[in-house]
Amino acid sequence: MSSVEGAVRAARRAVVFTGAGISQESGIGTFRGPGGLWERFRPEEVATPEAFAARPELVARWYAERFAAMRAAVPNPGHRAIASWEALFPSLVVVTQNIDRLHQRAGSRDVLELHGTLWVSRCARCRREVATESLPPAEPPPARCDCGGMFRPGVVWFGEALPLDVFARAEAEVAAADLFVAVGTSATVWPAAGLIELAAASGALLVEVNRDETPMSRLAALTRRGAAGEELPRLGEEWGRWRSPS
Ligand code: BV8
Ligand code: ZN
Repeated sequence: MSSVEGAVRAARRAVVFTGAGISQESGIGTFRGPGGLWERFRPEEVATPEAFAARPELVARWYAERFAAMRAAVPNPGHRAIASWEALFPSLVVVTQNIDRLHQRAGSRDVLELHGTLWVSRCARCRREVATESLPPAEPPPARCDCGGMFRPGVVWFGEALPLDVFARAEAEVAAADLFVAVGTSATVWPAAGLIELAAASGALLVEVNRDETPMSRLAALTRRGAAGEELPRLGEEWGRWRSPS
């Protein structure tokens, strides 16, 4: 039996860490790479509080475009495979950098959103939160709150702190994990990317599923170089066989 098989058979606490790559096959653009969202804009141009303060209409239009893609998207076999893994391990937590809520729509029940979600909007003045789909279309955008403030996406922008309670729980889950699967992330955005090193330092078996090499590939005990929508169901079948009481 390989060390990977042994570790998967024995695993009790699994963490799946995901980035934009897992939603790519659902038609949602990734950030880097060919056709990536950042090709048209640089992060500092649109995903920062300064950009919103300086050009609220440009930022609002960019997020409205992304929200339309997220509403039209459906979970792909990669999201669904991860949801099905809850039956395989006593504890399975999804830690995502994504803001599209496709993990929840695929049935995952314990999802930590490190970078917030575009399905929630927040008034930049009084901080009132509303469901983004409930906002009336505004021309020019962004929509305004009753207090007169502008509604902004409920996401974490560059230069903003991650939600402390969510990140603290993510760190605790990763530190306690014996299996850590990084899917579709370029491992370049911090502090989220630091969770991969924490997993390695905590002795978890580290698996990477990604089309490309990343700065964290060197830490992986098992690498599946390919599309998440194809590789994750395959892993699930293999791990299901290893863990079924036969
Ligand atoms: C913070 C939400 C401090 C918004 C995102 C200067 C000033 C301030 C901070 C910094 C600075 N310089 C650096 C920093 C730190 C900065 C950072 O990390 N910058 C990077 C660019 C170097 N981090 C921050 O600013 C963070 N905050 O540090 O605050 C602070 C502390 C206390 C108090 C006050 C302040 C906040 C970072 C969060 C930014 N928000 N998202 C939005 O979505 O619009 S980040 C954004 O990038 C997304 O969340 C995205 O998920 C994330 C990471 O990208 P990935 O998910 O990895 O996606 P990517 O496209 O990069 O990669 C996709 C991968 O999948 C690729 O490898 C590809 O090959 C693969 N792939 C593609 N298709 C598939 C596939 N794999 C498998 N199957 C496929 N089909
Ligand atoms: Zn308000």
